[in-house]
Amino acid sequence: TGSHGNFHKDAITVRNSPTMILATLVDFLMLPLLVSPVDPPGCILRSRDVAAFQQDGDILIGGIFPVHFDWNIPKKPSSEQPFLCHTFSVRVYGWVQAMVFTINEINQDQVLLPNVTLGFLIHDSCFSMGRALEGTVQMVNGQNKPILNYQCQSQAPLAAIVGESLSTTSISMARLLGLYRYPQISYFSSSPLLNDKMQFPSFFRTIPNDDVQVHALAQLVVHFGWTWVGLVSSEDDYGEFGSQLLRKELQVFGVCVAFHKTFPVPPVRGKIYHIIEMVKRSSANVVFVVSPDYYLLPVMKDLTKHHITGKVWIATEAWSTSPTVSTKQLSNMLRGTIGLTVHEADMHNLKEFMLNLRPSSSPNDIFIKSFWEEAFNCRWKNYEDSPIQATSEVNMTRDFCTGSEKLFISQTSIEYDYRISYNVYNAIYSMAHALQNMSSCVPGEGPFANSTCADIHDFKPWQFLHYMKKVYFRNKMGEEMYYDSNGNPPALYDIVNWQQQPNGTIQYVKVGSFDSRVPKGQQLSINMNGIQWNTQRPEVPRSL
Ligand code: TCR
Repeated sequence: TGSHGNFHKDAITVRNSPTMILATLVDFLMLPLLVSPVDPPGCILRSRDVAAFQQDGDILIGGIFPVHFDWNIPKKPSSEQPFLCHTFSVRVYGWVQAMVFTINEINQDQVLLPNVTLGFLIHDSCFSMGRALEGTVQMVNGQNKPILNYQCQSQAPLAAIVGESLSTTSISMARLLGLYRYPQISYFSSSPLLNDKMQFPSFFRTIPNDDVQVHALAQLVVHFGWTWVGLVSSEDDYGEFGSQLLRKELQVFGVCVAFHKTFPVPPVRGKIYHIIEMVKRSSANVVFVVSPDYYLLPVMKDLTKHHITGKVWIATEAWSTSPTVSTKQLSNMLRGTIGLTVHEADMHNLKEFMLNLRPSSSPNDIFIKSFWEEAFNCRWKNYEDSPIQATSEVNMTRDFCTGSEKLFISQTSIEYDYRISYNVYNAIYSMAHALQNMSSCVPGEGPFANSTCADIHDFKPWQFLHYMKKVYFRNKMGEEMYYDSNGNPPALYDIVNWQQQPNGTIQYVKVGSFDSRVPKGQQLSINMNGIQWNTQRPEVPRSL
C-alpha cells in the first residue's frame, strides 16, 4: 500500500521537548490555550472543525489513526486550512475498521456492558503530530472546538483515546492527555521512552515495547549459538534508537558485534557502498537489520547486485513481514531470513465485516469514499462533497465508482495485517472491561475518597484511569490481556522464517514464539527443523 516516506516531515523527533510540542500545538490551533467554551466578548474562534468519523453512544471512545500518510501546505493563499492530507492508506483504514468492528461487537454483547452503548470519534492524523494533537484536543473538549480545560456537555463522556501509530506522535499526545489523566492506548507505538510513567502517567499500549523485542532477539542469537554478528541500521529514530538498544542487549549475552554500519535516510546510492563491502568481507554470517521497511528496499537491491548469499538476515518487527522487502527479486538473497513479528490472531469475523462494507451503508464513514477509489481504481462523480479535508489525486480518466462494487479480500490488506488490527481489538476490549468494572462498583466500597464509586454516566478521566490500570480479562481468542505497571501488555512475538517457494516468492512461516510471561530461559520456543536457511543445508549456519 505504498510507503510512509514522509513520516519525518514533523521535524521533531522522539527526543522532542515539551516546549516544542506546545509550540506545535499553538501553531496548529492558532489560539491561546485557555479560553472559555463560550466565545468571550471580542473574541472569535479561529480554528475550523476537523471532520471525524463518528457514531453516537452513551460513552465515547476516541481514535486517532494516520489514514492518510502524507500532507502538504495548501498553495492557495486564501485557504483557512493549515494543511491538506493526501495518500490514502488502505492498511491503516483496516485498523480503523478494526476499531469500528470491535465497538459493534461489544455493543451486541449481552454480558459485557449490557446497558451501555459505546460510540466513537475517529480522527485522521495524516501522519502529522500537529493534526494528531488537534484531534486530541477536539475530542477531549467535546464540542468540536479545540479548547483545553473545559469539557462541554454537548457530547457523551469520552472514556479514552486509542492512538497514535508512531511513538513520536504518541509521545506528544501523551504529554497532553497525561495532564488530564485521560487514558490513551496505542496499538503501534513501541518506543521504550513511553515506559516512563512520571512523564506519561496515563499511557498504555497493546504492542510490546522495543526493550522486550531486543531482549527476544538477543535470546534468539544465543539459542542458535552465534557469537559474532553484524549490524546494519537506518539513521532515523527507529534505527538509531533500536540499534543502540540491541547492541547493549547483545553485550549482556556475550555476543560480539563484528561491525555496525548505518545508512542515511532516505538511502542514497554511493552512501551505502561501505555496507556492501562490509557485509561481503566480514566473517559474520548473521546480520541484523534495524530499519523501517520503506528505507530498506534500495539498500537490499544494491546488496543483491553483489550476489551475497549464505547470510542469515535478522529482521526486527519493522520489516519482518513486509511485502515491500520480500519481493521475488530479493528472494535469493533474503530467503532464510528470521524475524520477530507482533503476535497475530485469527480475526475471522473482522474479515467478514470488512468484506461487507458499502459506502451506502456507512454514511458516517468519511474515509470510505477514498477507500473505494483505492480499492476499485475508480473515482466519485462529486468527490468535493465528501467531508474529508484531503486532496484527491485521482486520475481523471478513471471510471466512475458506483458504490455497488464487490470487495475481495486482496483489496482490503486485512489478511496480512491481523497483527496491528488485533492490537486495536485488544485496546478497545480493555476499555470495555475497565468500564464494566467501574460500573459494577458497590457504593460504600468504592476505591475513591470515602469509599465512593464513579458514576458510569458522568465520570472523571482519572477515575477511569484507575480501572484501566487494573483491568484483566481473557479475550474471545482465549488470550489474557492486562497492563503491567508501565502500561505494557504481555509481550508475545511470533518468530517467522522467510521460505522461498518453488515459484520464487517468499512466504513467512511461523517457526516459533517468544512469551515474556513465562520464566526466563523458557521464553523462546523454536522449531529448529522447520527453518529454511540460505545455505542449501539443514544445519544451523555458523557465525563465530
Ligand atoms: N512502532 C514504531 C514505528 C514502527 C514502524 C514499523 C515503522 C513500528 N513498526 C514498521 C515502519 C514499519 C513499531 C514506533 O514509532 O513506535
